[in-house]
Amino acid sequence: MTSREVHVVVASDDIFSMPLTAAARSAVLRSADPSMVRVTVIDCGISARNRDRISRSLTVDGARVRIVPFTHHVPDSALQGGVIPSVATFARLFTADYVPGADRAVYLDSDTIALTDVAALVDLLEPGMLVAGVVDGQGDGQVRNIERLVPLLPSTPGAIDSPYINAGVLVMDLAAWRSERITERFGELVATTPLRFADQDAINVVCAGRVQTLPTGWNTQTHLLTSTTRSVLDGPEVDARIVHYTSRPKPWHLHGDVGLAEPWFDAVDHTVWSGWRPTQRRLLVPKLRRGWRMVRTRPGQLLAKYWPGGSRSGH
Ligand SMILES: [Mn+2]
Repeated sequence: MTSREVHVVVASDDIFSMPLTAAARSAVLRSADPSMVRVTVIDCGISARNRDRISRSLTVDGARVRIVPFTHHVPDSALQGGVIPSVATFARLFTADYVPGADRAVYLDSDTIALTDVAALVDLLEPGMLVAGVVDGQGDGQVRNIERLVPLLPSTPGAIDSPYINAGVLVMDLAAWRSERITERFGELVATTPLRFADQDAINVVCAGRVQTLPTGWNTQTHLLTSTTRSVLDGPEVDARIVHYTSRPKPWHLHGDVGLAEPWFDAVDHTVWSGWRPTQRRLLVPKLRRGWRMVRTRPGQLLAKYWPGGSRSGH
């Protein structure tokens, strides 16, 4: 059906190599014309071994993949105030520089799985909008009601009435980002202001007034699903087109919800990780690596949490 390239962008460090591959693979898998899918992996520290696995998994049915090293600088200060202890989360802000040939791209978090063709998602972006996404599950979805962001909003018309979208699934007007120096503005904000929700806050602030909301099915945030809808992702109540595993456990964790995790394992089984299932032993090493990353990136927060008498209320 599609006769033009569909750009899909993912980003992660080494720890999320497999989920990243599953997310991108699902987009290829569900595409009506996989030979038009162009995956860009923004590599925030992926090992040579995993880069090879990613390439082999995504070079299928005519789809193409490029793995490009993340070269933008994200200062330590940007990580300190936030809830996400990884530089990789900021990579999406710089997408325009990593997919130079693309006017539009779909960004997928590493904890998402496409259930339908994302080419349709690209077409939803309306002229004049910088970015489109699904309203975030926190608050009422209005940026003016998120106190920490109000002082940061631009004074442009409509900014205060902008929605607050989740950054896990985004359609980006990269041509506009380039011509309006949006990437530079992301960089400036991140360098000067610690943001609790990192890149997500940055997108909603910088693009305020030109943020488009999409039907919720395009970013089905699992923590918003009720117990009855959890088992019927494809049921009439939830028109899930992309699942976003925002709740824990994630499908790749031990005891991850089996009903929800089915499409995730289906995608994994179409990669070189085919047959992979979580076991205690397999999860130990990533767990230790995440712990070590916490120690490196947010020592203050750890100290406050575990120091005797320290505040446990934190984030
Ligand atoms: Mn996510």
